[in-house]
Amino acid sequence: MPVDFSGTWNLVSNDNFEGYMVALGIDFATRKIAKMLKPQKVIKQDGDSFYIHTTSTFRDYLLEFKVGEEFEEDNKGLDNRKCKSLVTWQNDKLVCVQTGEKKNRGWTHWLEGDDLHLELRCENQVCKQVFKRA
Ligand code: VLP
Repeated sequence: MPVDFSGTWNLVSNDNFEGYMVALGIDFATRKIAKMLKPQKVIKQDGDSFYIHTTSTFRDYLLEFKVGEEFEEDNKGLDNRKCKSLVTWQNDKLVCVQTGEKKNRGWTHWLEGDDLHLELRCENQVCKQVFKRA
C-alpha cells in the first residue's frame, strides 16, 4: 500500500521558483505576480489515480492522471506548452517526466513528516516547494 497524498495543502516555502519560471519562458510581468502567490493544493488520491488541483488568487491548474499511464498535458495557464507526461512510483515518491520542447522537465512529490514536498525541474533549474496541511 503506497503513501496517501490526499488532503489540502498550503505552500510554506518556494525556493528558486524564479529560476524555474525563467527556464519555462514565463514573462517578467507574470513572474512578478506568480512569485507573490501562496498556492494551495487539493490532492485526491484513489490508489494510483490522482487529482491535483493547484489554486491561487491568480490562476488555477488541474491535473488528473493514473500512475503508469502516459497522457497529453497542455500546461494551460502555466507556460501553455504541450508535453507528454508519465508519472511513476519511485519507492514512495511520485515522479513525473514531462517530455516535450523543454529538456529535463518534470516534478517529484513526496511526503516528509507532516509536510508535502514538491521539486519542479526544467532544464538546469530546480524549484523546491514545501506545503503544510491546511
Ligand atoms: C507558471 C509556472 C502561476 C507561472 C505562472 C502561473 C497554478 C505538481 C504539479 C501538478 C505544478 C505547479 C506548476 C507551477 C508552475 C508555474 C500560477 C500558479 C498556480 O504542479 O503538483 O501540476 O506543476
